Amino acid sequence: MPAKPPAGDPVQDAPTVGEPKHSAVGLPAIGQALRTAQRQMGVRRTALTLLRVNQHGGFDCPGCAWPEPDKPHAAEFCENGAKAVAEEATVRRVTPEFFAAHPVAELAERSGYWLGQQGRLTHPMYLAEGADGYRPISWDQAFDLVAEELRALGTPDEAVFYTSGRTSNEAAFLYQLFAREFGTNNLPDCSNMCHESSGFALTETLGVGKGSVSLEDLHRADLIIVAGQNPGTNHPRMLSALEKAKAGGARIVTVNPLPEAGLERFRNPQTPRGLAGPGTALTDLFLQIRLGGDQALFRMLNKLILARHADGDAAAIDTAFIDEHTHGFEAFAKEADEADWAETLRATGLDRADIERALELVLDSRSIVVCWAMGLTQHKHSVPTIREVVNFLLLRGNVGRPGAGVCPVRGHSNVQGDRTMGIVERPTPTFLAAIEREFGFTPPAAHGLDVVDSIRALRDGRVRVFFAMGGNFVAASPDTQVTEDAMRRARLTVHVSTKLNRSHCVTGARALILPTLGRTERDTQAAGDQFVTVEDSMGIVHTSRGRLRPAGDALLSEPAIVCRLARRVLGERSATPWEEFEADYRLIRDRVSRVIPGFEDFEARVARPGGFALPHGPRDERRFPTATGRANFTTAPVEHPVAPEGRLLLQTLRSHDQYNTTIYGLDDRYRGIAKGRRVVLVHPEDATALGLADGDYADLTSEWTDGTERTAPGFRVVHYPTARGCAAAYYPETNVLVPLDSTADVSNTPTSKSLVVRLTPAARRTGTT
Ligand SMILES: Nc1nc2c(c(=O)[nH]1)N[C@H]1C(S)=C(S)[C@@H](COP(=O)(O)OP(=O)(O)OC[C@H]3O[C@@H](n4cnc5c(=O)[nH]c(N)nc54)[C@H](O)[C@@H]3O)O[C@H]1N2
Ligand SMILES: Nc1nc2c(c(=O)[nH]1)N[C@H]1C(S)=C(S)[C@@H](COP(=O)(O)OP(=O)(O)OC[C@H]3O[C@@H](n4cnc5c(=O)[nH]c(N)nc54)[C@H](O)[C@@H]3O)O[C@H]1N2
Ligand SMILES: [Mo]
Repeated sequence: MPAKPPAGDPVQDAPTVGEPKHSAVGLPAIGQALRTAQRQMGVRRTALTLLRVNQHGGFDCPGCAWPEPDKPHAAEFCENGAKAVAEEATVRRVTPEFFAAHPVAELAERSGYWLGQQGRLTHPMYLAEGADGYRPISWDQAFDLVAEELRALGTPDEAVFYTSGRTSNEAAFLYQLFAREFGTNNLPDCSNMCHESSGFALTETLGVGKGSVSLEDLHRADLIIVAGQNPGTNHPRMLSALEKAKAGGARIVTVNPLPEAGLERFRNPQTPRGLAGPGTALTDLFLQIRLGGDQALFRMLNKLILARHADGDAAAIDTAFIDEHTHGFEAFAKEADEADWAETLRATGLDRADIERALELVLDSRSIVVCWAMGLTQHKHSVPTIREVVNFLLLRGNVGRPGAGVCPVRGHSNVQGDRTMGIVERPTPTFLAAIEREFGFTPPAAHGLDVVDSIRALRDGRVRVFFAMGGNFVAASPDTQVTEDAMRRARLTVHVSTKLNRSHCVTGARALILPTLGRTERDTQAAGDQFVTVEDSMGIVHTSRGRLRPAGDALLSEPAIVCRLARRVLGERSATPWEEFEADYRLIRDRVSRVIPGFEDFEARVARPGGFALPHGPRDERRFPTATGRANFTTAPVEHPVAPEGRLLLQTLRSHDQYNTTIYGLDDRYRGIAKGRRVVLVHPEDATALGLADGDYADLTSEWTDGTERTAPGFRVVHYPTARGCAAAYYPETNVLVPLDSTADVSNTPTSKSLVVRLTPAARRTGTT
């Protein structure tokens, strides 16, 4: 069934296409950042706000999770950070009058872009059963309503509590505490769709599901491999680290089906050479890999390294490290030896000479860091792929010494911290025991539901209440039609949100929108102005303090919302001092310091400029808290996705003008696309073979193994230099194509980066976005 694109917007989606760029940032990016910010905030607020991003004592950028340097630059933000800030600090407002003028059926016809552009939510709003629109409701009544629905459930497991990774440590800790005291581990979060595969692979092999490098390590590396990541758009401040590494003599290998401008050349806006000059060429070797070919690539590199060692190059592998710190080497080496050139070239689409060049760079480099993001995590075989990356690093002792290690680059600004605070559907017995010790109730032990399983449970009527701490669940999740139908079966859906989005328009029988403060805003409670804390992609915990006047007088902070809800729902049965937690966040941090290892003396240590680093066994002392007590080499058959004749593999990715489901604008500057998002990038020869000229329109139909098909209509075909057989289109427009059951083995992450699709010529669409 073709999914109807939302209609009725004033914004035309009419893409125009120019040449892709070959460098990123520079002056145009600064201009772009300021223009977007001023459109949303005006000149004065723009200056006031942007100067506080990522400064000691300022607020943490709500954009990505890239760490701040020890001495932040006066303008430690990037174009896309500025856009993220502007989205939040906008002066536009979505008031009760707005809702009175727009029935929910009308809002459901609007695009995500239009919804997000309306501004900040100002009042708690309620959609009663059968009503055609949201009406204002008091906070007390809203909490009563949630309590009533939660108490009416047969078991606490009929509720799920979703989190998006912007939530602060304090709010996250309280939120999981509330869910567990209520009686469920149903705590799905955006990680389930994001770096879950990294978490599983790293926990099994190294014992810690997080990255093992610091910024300093990147600066000191001899070789940095960036696989499946587009930092020019999604982590622009990472380009500064790569530039610094290059200045220190590092080389960079990029592994990607697309030639991403940011990795080709960086024009650092903080240096004269970057602003006006040519900037720095970053990539030394570009491996234009086919979608899902990375496991085969790293397997072959491992085989070649082992072969060099066998040929007498004693330094090719780090025997001392392997003997002293690892487990499973023999089985791994035996399997690696079986890697086959023909299969490797088929899986990767690379030339043998390219892989051999990569090998020389590897053998020439004492310290290696591998960075990755969604290009590695969102495939069926993502967990074995990342395990193979770990094998590659272990082989030469590239874990737990300066300039070397694993660097999964996180998405949301506090997604890593939320996990540390206990937002996880599979809590460890140790964590649960610590909660019990500290709070005196027995938390549930049975594992809860992740994102995909929550959707299944909603679909099957096993979950009746859906509560979201941030995010845009229906738009971010796979299989849009299935997810939306599932959500409509709920009794109650509740969203704690800053901005209007699609999840407010596709609801259960009753729905609530609870408006909350953003990062940029002052958070005043009974004990005075509060700050919160976050953890970045490299395990540094630091403070975030907003200064702007809140977007409305009625807004509550996320911690306050959880505390009030918990009091209402749990009542007398809870001995937790929710009211005190709301008044003074220091009391929350005090509890965190007693429950979560690494947070001892939290309040004092986080007060230091720049915060503090959490302990990390593998990085700090080559201590590997795995099942074997050592770093584990692992084995797995090599897999790669295959598209049958006449079909392509499709990846769904981000444009330069979006933050996940939040659309900032309709351009993707570095890829040369403007004024539209319904585009599909296809290699010219593949497109021609399918009879599609550049500028033609096509419907995209995904084919799933159970015989079902899903269609997203009306994409402009763009002839683009992507890897052969591979296509790309933007998320979330293409989420309709991702089957709910198409998930990664082990991690259950939707396979958003490898869908088998066919392109059918279509009439030019005059639709809207
Ligand atoms: N401005 C901005 N910043 C963001 C976000 C945003 O939407 N906008 N989102 C945030 C979030 S939550 C996240 S998780 C990160 C996402 O950061 P990224 O992972 O960089 O985001 P994607 O756009 O999904 O890009 C995936 C990249 O991997 C490549 N790729 C795809 N498949 C493969 C493959 O099979 N192999 C290899 N080697 N490469 C592949 C794609 O061509 C693309 O370059 O960014 C965070 N930061
Ligand atoms: N096809 C496909 N699907 C994907 C992906 C992909 O690459 N392809 N990527 C996946 C990934 S990596 C991720 S992380 C998920 C993202 O999934 P989510 O995290 O659920 O989605 P976002 O779009 O980041 O959520 C945006 C909404 O968060 C709310 N918000 C913003 N700031 C705050 C705040 O401070 N507090 C609160 N309470 N609310 C706030 C606003 O209302 C905004 O509309 O999507 C996943 N889905
Ligand atoms: Mo993400």
